[in-house]
Amino acid sequence: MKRAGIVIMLFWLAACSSDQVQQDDGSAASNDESFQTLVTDLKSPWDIEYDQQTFYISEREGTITSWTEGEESVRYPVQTRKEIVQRGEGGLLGFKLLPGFKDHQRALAYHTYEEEGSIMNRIIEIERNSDQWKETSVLLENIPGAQFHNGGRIEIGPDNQIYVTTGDSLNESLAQDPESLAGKILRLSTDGTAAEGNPFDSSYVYSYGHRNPQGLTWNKDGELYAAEHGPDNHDEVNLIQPGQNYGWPQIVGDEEREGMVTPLFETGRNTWAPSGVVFFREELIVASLRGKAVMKLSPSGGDPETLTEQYGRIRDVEVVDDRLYFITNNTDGRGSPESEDDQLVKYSP
Ligand SMILES: [Ca+2]
Ligand SMILES: [Ca+2]
Repeated sequence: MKRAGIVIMLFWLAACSSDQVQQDDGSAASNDESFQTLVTDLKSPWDIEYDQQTFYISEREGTITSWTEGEESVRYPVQTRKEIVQRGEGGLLGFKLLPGFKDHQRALAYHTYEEEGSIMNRIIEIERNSDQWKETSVLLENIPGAQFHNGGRIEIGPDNQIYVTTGDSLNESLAQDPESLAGKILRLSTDGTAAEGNPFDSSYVYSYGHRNPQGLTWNKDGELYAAEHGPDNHDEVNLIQPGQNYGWPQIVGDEEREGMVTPLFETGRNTWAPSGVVFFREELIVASLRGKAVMKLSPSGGDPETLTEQYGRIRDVEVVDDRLYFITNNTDGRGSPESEDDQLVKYSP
């Protein structure tokens, strides 16, 4: 029995190594054929969207690059009434096509701006024209901003309301201040008012006590998950419930305190610096900036796995037709760009 096991093991090892030889054609990054680069030369990309065979990718300096299979990619500027300020982690960040985009060409965007010496963030509606995107209305302004910790992800929930992550704007105590829009997950209706049924009366605040969340997604049961950057390490994945306090800055990592929610998962002494998240085949996929990887986490527990760490910093992940897509983030001055960076990559397991 034991001997048979060893024979099978040796046979298996031999099979693996011959596979390896066949695949080893000298191209280091592409020796796994399940990964395919679709678009190159993106500039500090932040958010992936998709509609009608076309990908749309927001770029921090204030452009949106679109790409349709078989065509060249096209980069259009976004014209805003207040100038997009790309400084530190700011700029044009979250971007979300509105339902029915093919009929009206409208989307939502989150961007950093400066007013009277203060850095802030605003949520606007933009419309795609023949050679540019143009602001059509503003949903919410004066979201506290800073060089770092601007949050910035926009998603539309299964309830058709708009969900937005905001950072603590380097002012920790604001995350616990119910009157401040900083360090929160906000919930808005499409006309820019606080969504009906929010946990605090006529407030945008959906949950609070967040440090710098940049990832939002729902599982197939409609439960909301968010990822956020911890201090140095202790990055978090949380299950978001309305009105709950996620603890920052009073608790960190797996610490517990009455009235505060401890994360579903935290990275301990490791750093991921998580940005976009999405569910793919029932696992939570996390774009990891400082971890320089696409990570995979099972919501039912167990250790996280690395899907790939061949591409450097990863900013966002998206699923289209049972394929996973991700964008790298090596060109914003914090990474080590390769000649093709930044890239949109497709993963077909
Ligand atoms: Ca997206
Ligand atoms: Ca927390």
